[in-house]
Amino acid sequence: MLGSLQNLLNQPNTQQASEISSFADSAPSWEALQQLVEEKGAQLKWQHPDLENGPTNPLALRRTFGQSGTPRVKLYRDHAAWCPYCQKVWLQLEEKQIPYTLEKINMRCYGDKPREYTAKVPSGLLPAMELDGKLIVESAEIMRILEEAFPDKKPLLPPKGTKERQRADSLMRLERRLFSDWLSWLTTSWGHDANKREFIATMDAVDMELGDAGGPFFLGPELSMVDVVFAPFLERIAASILYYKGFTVRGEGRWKNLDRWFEAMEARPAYMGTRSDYFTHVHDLPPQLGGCASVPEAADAIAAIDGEDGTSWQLPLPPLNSTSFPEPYSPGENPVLDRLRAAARLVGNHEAVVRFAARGCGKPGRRPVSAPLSDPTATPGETYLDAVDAGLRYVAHALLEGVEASGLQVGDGKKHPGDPVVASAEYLRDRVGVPRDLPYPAARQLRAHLNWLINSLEGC
Ligand SMILES: N[C@@H](CCC(=O)N[C@@H](CS)C(=O)NCC(=O)O)C(=O)O
Repeated sequence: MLGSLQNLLNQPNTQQASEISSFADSAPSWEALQQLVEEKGAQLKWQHPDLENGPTNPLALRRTFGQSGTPRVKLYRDHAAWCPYCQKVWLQLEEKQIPYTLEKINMRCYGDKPREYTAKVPSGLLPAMELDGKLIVESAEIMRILEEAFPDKKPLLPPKGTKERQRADSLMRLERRLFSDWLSWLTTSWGHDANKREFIATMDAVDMELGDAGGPFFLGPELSMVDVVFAPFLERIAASILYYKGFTVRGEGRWKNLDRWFEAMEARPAYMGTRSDYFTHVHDLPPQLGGCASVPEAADAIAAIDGEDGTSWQLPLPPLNSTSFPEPYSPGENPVLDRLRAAARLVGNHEAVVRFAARGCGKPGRRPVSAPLSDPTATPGETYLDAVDAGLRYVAHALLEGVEASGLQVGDGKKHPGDPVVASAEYLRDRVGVPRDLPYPAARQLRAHLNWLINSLEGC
């Protein structure tokens, strides 16, 4: 196996990227890289994910959790995994292990919806669910019905009429208050001080509630519907309030019970499969909300989250842990495995990824959507596809074997302004979405390795 791989790696690839960029193409072929992924996977005891029965994975379209029979539930959720209401229902299904099939639908801010969907749901809103063929909309209603329809699954709500249930209901109202205070501060530039005070007071109340039941979850030691309902918003709050207001919600011990709650959530595979990262959230929120208002104090956080601080998306990457800046991440990282995961995704989907990245040196197209990082009508720079392909094979090889071993030789050491490979790598780097494309630690590796290619080609 190793012998045949070595042969493949040694075969020079004939196409030349040097005419349009500053490097010659001696990167391994995709076939050789695929073999390398398998070799590394075997060494690290890593396997391609089992989408139907394995841990929560955004790529899955059918989940049976090892149970027989036809799933009674069909979930419609958004394609990019940006919608917080979809995340709640998704997380509930995963936590309860209710078998379901899935259809991904675009949100208006990044694409069109299929006519079959708007015929079913004229408002076009997501999420929606079919239970035994009957359509249900509104996330709270969907979640209530799921609790009732699957009494044999782990209940996420205390029984009706109990004190615990009253507390759960009151905490759900607190979640809506937090949502409203968060949006008031996030989306308006006026009333900054008053909005901030209101937000902090409500966060104090949330933190106190998390302490009252002894934690780590809202109702005590077990996860409940309250955690599922809070999770999408607390995740978005931590990201957006840092990025737009320069205010740290998580990781500095300001709200200790909340820090503990984040860590307890991040110990759950179901949550981790749905969890996004700060970069994705801060760019997916404005098109959904119609804009977010930033303040000058946020400049450092903006640079760090956007990977423009010279550190957060550059090799060697700073360690990832529960106090990392800008983004705490309590499960930590496994850099070798994270790089393998990123490489496996790039290699496994390389034809589509090359064409997608080459939009960076292609034509932007008309703009029917509002999300800045989405341009569904863009077309790739066809002339440069081979060079972009070569650049991304170097990235995959560097992810698998390290940048030193990748053998990238930059020809003339000069800057090539407007280099189409650089433009394509930047385009792809800024559009790696979490969790849609990769989990956060692997996405960070891919972004940093794309930056390594960019820096190398730019001669810096
Ligand atoms: N109250 C609804 C709100 C759902 C909602 O606002 N969904 C947004 C996405 S977060 C939506 O589908 N918007 C239409 C679109 O963006 O296409 C629920 O809880 O399900």
